[in-house]
Amino acid sequence: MAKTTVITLALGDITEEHADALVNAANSSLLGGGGVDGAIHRRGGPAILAECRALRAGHYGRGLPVGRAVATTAGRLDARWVIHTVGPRFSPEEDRSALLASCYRESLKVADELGARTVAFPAVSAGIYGWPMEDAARIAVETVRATETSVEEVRFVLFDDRAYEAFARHIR
Ligand code: AR6
Repeated sequence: MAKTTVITLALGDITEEHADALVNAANSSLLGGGGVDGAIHRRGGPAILAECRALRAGHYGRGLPVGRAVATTAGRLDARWVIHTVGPRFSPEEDRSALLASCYRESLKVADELGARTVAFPAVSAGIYGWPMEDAARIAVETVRATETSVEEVRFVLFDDRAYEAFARHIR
């Protein structure tokens, strides 16, 4: 992480945040879903889905692989871009932490390519994909701290107090 990168926390709905880029906890289809993904498409409007469909028609014909990230317009959201990343589903049998870490690293790489200076992340994989919040928070914070990036602010936007407290414990 660049010396100038600060990590901040916010409690609430990521679609109400202002940042250069908002990160979406998407799935490989890039065509929408529930949770953060549903909220981003609902509030951002059809321009986001239109770009996602174009990505599927082009370079990402088979979908976006788990652990990777790609940007689209942010539509009507208060941001310039949405960076879609696909978290792994939690598995008790298989350690998929490296893929979850990759989501944060790859999203910051895309942010750097775009020139984004402020990036807001949700707790990727910690909802519908079932990742235990405490571990999801640890991986998120450790990975952002270990990543070399020109992003100046990484903001974790947490949906409830439990998630907020988990991230706060790892930032201290
Ligand atoms: N703002 C901030 N955080 C939110 C919001 C919101 N509007 N909504 C939910 N969260 P999830 P995943 C929290 O399920 O686990 C979708 O169907 C939520 O409480 O959005 O990576 C996709 O299409 C949890 O802590 O993402 C995929 O199929 C965290 O955000 C799948 O869900 C992530 O929850 C991805 O599942």
